[in-house]
Amino acid sequence: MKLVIATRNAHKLEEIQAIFDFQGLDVQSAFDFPEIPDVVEDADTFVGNASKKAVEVAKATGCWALADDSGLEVNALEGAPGVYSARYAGEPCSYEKNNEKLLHELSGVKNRSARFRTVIALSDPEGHVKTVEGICPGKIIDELRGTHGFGYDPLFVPEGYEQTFAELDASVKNKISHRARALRAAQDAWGKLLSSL
Ligand code: ITT
Repeated sequence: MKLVIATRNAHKLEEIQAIFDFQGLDVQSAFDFPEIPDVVEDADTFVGNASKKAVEVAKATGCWALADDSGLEVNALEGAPGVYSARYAGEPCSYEKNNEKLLHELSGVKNRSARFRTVIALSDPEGHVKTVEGICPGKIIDELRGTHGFGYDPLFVPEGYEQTFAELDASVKNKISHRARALRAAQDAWGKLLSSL
């Protein structure tokens, strides 16, 4: 039985594959199914969007599907950009414009505390879905630093570190990130089930 990772974000896919133990599974991604239309992420929660991505891809492919919906929540902005993290500065999505907007919104703001949140959803081919979540607390700095990772990584310093996610080695991010925590919860909850498919 195939498991499809329901994302067309190449950075995210790389991180998921580095973190999750897919041993014994025939794993593909949404890149292997170009005929499937992009899922419209119109839910107002991470759980809603992650579930929608997993269920639509599972039903369209007839396979099990695992989806990730993630975003950055900034306390001084009442949780924004949140579920709108990908298109914070409008469409087409641009990491550069999103980071520029975030810096602008936070200029002069003292409280820089924030967190990344990831919800991982798993759907069977009929669309029965479950979710787990991971959070990584940290703060937003006032300039871009580093070149690794993607999205808001150059502005985010995780709690307990001095460097941004974009300065830290990928192996460090993949140990402590929101995505790592959610995928570890997924492995604990569904590892046995997946290895029996
Ligand atoms: P898929 O829906 O195809 O998986 P996406 O990029 O649209 O890809 P999301 O809907 O989950 O993914 O949007 C998440 C956005 O949040 C993403 O575009 C980044 O701007 C940001 N983001 C998510 N995870 C991140 C991370 O680990 N580091 C930095 N930014 C991240």
